[in-house]
Amino acid sequence: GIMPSAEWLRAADLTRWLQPRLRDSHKGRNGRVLCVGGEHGHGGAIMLAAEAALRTGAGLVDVVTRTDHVGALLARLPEAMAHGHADDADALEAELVSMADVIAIGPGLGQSAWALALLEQAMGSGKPAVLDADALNLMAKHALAPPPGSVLTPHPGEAARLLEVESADIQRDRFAAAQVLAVRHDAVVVLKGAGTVIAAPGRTPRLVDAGNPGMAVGGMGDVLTGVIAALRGQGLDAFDAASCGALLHAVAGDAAASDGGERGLLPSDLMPRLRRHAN
Ligand code: NPW
Ligand code: AMP
Ligand code: MG
Repeated sequence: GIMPSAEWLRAADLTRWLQPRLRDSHKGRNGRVLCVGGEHGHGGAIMLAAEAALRTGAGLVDVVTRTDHVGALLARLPEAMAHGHADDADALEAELVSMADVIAIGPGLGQSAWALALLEQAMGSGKPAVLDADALNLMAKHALAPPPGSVLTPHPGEAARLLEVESADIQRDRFAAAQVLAVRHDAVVVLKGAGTVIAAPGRTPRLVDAGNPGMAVGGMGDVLTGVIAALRGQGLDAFDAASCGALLHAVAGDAAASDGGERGLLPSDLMPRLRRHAN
């Protein structure tokens, strides 16, 4: 298709969105992020999202995950408040949801009844959400509408499931795929990959070409989910949080690659660089 005009984001654009913290700010004002995910076998994914949210400046981070993962989470990240969720029939604690400014859901969530129940509650809460990974896979199978002000962060495989095409079809025109998804779900869409596209209904799409192939490793997208949620919680609207988050994540990935190389780069290596470039 014809490439629509796009706004090309550069590292210098980070300062458009990342103002110094207010002198009298406190943790309650910097965004309470509720992270939901981490089915058996994928417990690390939501831990990465939670750590990234804290390294991007979230004031408070709650994590709802399988009870088996609580010990590992707290050992790695004592700043997080961990809530084990064992029983498939248990509801998401209403107080956790009502206190949240934004819900990050999907990393490692799986697609079981446990996962679907958590997703339905999160999406029914009306809180803005960052929907990633299995949240998107579940949306492809069930009629679930994102709350207003939400962000979807598909990689090409997830975008293909949502649009019921192949990932090669997505890659053929990434701008069109992102725009169609944004309009269809009435949400901001971050189509990930080499040259990340950020689209929103009625907006000129944005393009982040920072980032590198060292970032093609499991867990990297889970970090992005936490980054965008933290920025949303700090008051950016969905389009700006998605744009700034994709840019910050890519810049942090490039900083990590320039110090040690692309091959063997880990999502965890982004954590100190997120902090560095968020300031
Ligand atoms: P193909 O083969 O090219 O058509 P899946 P997942 C495509 C969790 N994780 N460019 C590609 O399709 C996640 O959070 C947990 C082009 C590929 O085969 C999820 O909950 C981790 N195509 C769950 O695992 C670490 C691209 O998508 C397919 C593309 C499953 O998520 C890992 C793979 O995607 C992981 O994050 C690109 N740039 N990128 C943990 N430590 O706990 C992707 N594709 O089948 O959705 O599997 O992304 O691994
Ligand atoms: P996920 O597939 O969900 O783990 O997400 C992967 C993350 O790494 C996304 O933010 C991608 O944009 C980024 N990424 C993966 N491969 C590349 C690449 N070749 N160049 C730039 N960024 C990449
Ligand atoms: Mg992913």
